[in-house]
Amino acid sequence: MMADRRPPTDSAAMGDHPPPGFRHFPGLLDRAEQEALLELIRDVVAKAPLYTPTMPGSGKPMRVRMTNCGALGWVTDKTRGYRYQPLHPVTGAPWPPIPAMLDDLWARIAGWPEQPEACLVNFYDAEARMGLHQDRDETDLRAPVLSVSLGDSCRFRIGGATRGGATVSMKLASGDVVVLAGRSRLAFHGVDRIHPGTSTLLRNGGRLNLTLRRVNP
Ligand code: MD3
Ligand code: FE
Repeated sequence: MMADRRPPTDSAAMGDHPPPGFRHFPGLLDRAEQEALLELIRDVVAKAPLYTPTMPGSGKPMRVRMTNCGALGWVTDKTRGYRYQPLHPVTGAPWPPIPAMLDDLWARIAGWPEQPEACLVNFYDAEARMGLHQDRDETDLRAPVLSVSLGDSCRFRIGGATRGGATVSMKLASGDVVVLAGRSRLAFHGVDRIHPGTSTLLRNGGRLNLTLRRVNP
């Protein structure tokens, strides 16, 4: 009846739930743990500076700045597109190792026997967003992805495995951890907006998101 009148993008069409396999742990990291992790990420960024990736084909710059740690890092540029590679695209140096604290977090909650190979570090300023997309550049798409949010909150959106279907949105705050396993692993997702001034963790504001991934089987 009324439900049938809802447009396909209405979150109620997904029953207001994200897809199966999606787990959200609000505030899993306390303030002291967030500060400790931020220091470790500052060390990563000192060795592997944030850079501005560009879209395949158009070469349009992304709004989110990125770097990586781990054996492999996710990069993109105009000519070679989305891929994983062992070297920083600007400095040519190997990515710094994944901090042990993140390996431990993965071992505790990802539910996957092998350690992550890649940790993508995304930095959002107040105006940055990330459009709806799927993550499918990994060879092993059965392995989960684990995400840690630090700094300002954001509005995160997730739908199903096809573009144009229903989506739900939720706030991700500093210290939140999300695990994407099972059917949620191929869900379309993105970041609608940052909520500036919602965290004191980063002195100059903004949001960091860390995604731990297994790339190869
Ligand atoms: C759902 N990052 O780096 S994290 C990305 O907040 C990315 O920076 C967003 O999407 C961010 O690719 C979202 C939560 C997340 C990460 C990976 C996913 C959600 C996901 C993979 C599959 C499905
Ligand atoms: Fe993604």
